[in-house]
Amino acid sequence: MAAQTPQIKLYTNPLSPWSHRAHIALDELKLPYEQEIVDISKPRTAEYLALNPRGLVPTMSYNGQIITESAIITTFLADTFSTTSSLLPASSESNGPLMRARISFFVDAYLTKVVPSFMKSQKMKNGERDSALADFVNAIVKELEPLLADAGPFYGGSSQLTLAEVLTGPFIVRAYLLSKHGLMPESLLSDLATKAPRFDTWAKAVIDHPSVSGGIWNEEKMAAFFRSKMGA
Ligand SMILES: N[C@@H](CCC(=O)N[C@@H](CS)C(=O)NCC(=O)O)C(=O)O
Repeated sequence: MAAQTPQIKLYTNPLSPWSHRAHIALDELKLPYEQEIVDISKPRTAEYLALNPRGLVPTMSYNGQIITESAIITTFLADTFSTTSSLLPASSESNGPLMRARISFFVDAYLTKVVPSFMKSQKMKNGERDSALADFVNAIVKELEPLLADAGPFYGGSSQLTLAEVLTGPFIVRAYLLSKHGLMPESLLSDLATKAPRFDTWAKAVIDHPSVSGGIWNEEKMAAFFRSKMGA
């Protein structure tokens, strides 16, 4: 049975997409939590390294138990509250193992086939950037568009966020932000709408969702961060 009103503290940073995953899950589950911002521009303190020897954010303290790694934190939360949320079916549900496998594949496809070309595009200029962006769009068309055939609007026909959106949402919202703020060509968004219409509709539903675009997400600060990172 899900624990009642757990004591949760999230060590986080507002610029981190990995931390954003944990915020989306906590907000979606409507769990109250305390947060502590970790300054990742400086070496981590000994106190923080004692909690998370890797020194990365996020780290979650859940009733005093330390859990690290964003996918592990969010899956733990989804499993703990599986009876009261739609994030992830329990393995014991009749379609649970299959749906969990499908969601894992979707997230794997996004992270391993799509994200690399987008990261590359942020470091490139002109023709090289256009080529990386073309790879990004092509990977979405090939890998993700077919997996969203029954999105409604979220993964697998769900009307509510699933773990698929929790784990990819931070990257989706950042990808669209760059075009919106002139850091990537506007044609990127029209290309996605034309070549990957299911993905585009799904992505816009993800971006509009309050658990994704509320809370720790600050569009203007994020745009300023990317502007400085990309030297724009
Ligand atoms: N695999 C980790 C990645 C976490 C990660 O790379 N976090 C970055 C912030 S986006 C970080 O803490 N960087 C600090 C550093 O590398 O010193 C997760 O999913 O939690």
